[in-house]
Amino acid sequence: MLNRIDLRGSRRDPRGLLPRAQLDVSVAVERIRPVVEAVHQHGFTAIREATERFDGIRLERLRVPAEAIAAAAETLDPQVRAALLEAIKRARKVHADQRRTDVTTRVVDGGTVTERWVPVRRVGLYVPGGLAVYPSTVVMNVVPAQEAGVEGLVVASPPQAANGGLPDSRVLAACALLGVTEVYGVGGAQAIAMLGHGSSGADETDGCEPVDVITGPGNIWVTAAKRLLRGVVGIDAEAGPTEIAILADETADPRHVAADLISQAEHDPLAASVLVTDSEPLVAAVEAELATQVPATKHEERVRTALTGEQSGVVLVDDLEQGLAVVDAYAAEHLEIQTRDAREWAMRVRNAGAIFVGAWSPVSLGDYAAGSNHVLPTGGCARHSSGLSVQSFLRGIHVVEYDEAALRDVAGHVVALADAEDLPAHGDAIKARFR
Ligand code: HSO
Ligand code: ZN
Repeated sequence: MLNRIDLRGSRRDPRGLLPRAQLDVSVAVERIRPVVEAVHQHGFTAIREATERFDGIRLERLRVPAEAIAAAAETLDPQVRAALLEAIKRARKVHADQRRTDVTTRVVDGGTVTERWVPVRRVGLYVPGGLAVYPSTVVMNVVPAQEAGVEGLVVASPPQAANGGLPDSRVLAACALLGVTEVYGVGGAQAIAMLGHGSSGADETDGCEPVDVITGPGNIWVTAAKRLLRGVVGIDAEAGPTEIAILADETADPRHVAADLISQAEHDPLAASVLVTDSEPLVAAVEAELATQVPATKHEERVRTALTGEQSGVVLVDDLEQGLAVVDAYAAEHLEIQTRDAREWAMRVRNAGAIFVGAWSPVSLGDYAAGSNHVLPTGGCARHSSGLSVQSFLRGIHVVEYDEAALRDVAGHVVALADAEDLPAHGDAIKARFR
């Protein structure tokens, strides 16, 4: 079922040889530019028009009424409620430990630099709809923002015909459990434009103030809109179709490997599932497992499309050392290590959004209830970016405070550098104080 890439005996840089979806966001950027500009200029009417066109829903207003959020919490299945509360508790634990403390460095006597970690004022958290609904993504966005100390938290999620044109009721319930009251039933590029530029509403009680940072995953249109808005607001790493890579040796259980490859393929026909191994017998056993597990899975079509797509496959390597080079080159959103001495291999990985170690830490655990975050960099962005965290919502501000003697002491150096850059007024600002 899986494409095969045999890198055994190859000493070439694996980067260009690996399966990867060619997702051209720049084309999508041009397509959604008019939508973003229309929302910027016309606010509510443009959002209503785009929602009608893309979602087939006529919006009465942008903001979800408080009663609808409360009602969603009340009608939530008790089991889902308990699971969400446990997920929130675990995520809070991990993200609370990411808080930064201000540090004051005494550079010299009388001269200090303090780094203050200050949360942004207002953030927009995007929760996708589409093929699935994602109350868990509400948790993964809201918890780090709250732990960072953000005061203004806004959630936007696509309106659902099945819920009377409001976002999915489980998404609303998750907002209620987290104490988020400002929720907008808007999706796609128009939602990102609304968050970034702000928008008028149906009346004075409606409408959205602009935010400072937008986070959260979304489809290609959402990603394109975020790219357009970057600079107007802060944007987290781009999150495209989900990816799982598994580095496995002959000790891996093929049932687990197959189940985990399928689990992420379930998200999207464009999702990527990649197995990297030095074991031919494992590949054969995983293929046999896929042949029985895929027909039995609920979203068989989607899973099959994803697993057989050019973005998925098996990469055969000589040994785990080469396997490590391959997974580093791939820089997966999620990387599972199912090998002997899994933790040691995990500690040597340089590029991954999140790493799942050993037989008992599947990606699904991290998707919901490990405490880790599931908004992670995809498409190789794990080479330069991290997943969502408290840090995503903080800015470090340097606070500089020197006294007279400390400034006098370094004045000559400042003047020398100012002169060297032919910016003598910089030096004069120092000299003026000592005349
Ligand atoms: N695997 C997705 C997150 C998710 N899975 C949400 C299930 N629900 C991207 O990390
Ligand atoms: Zn998932």
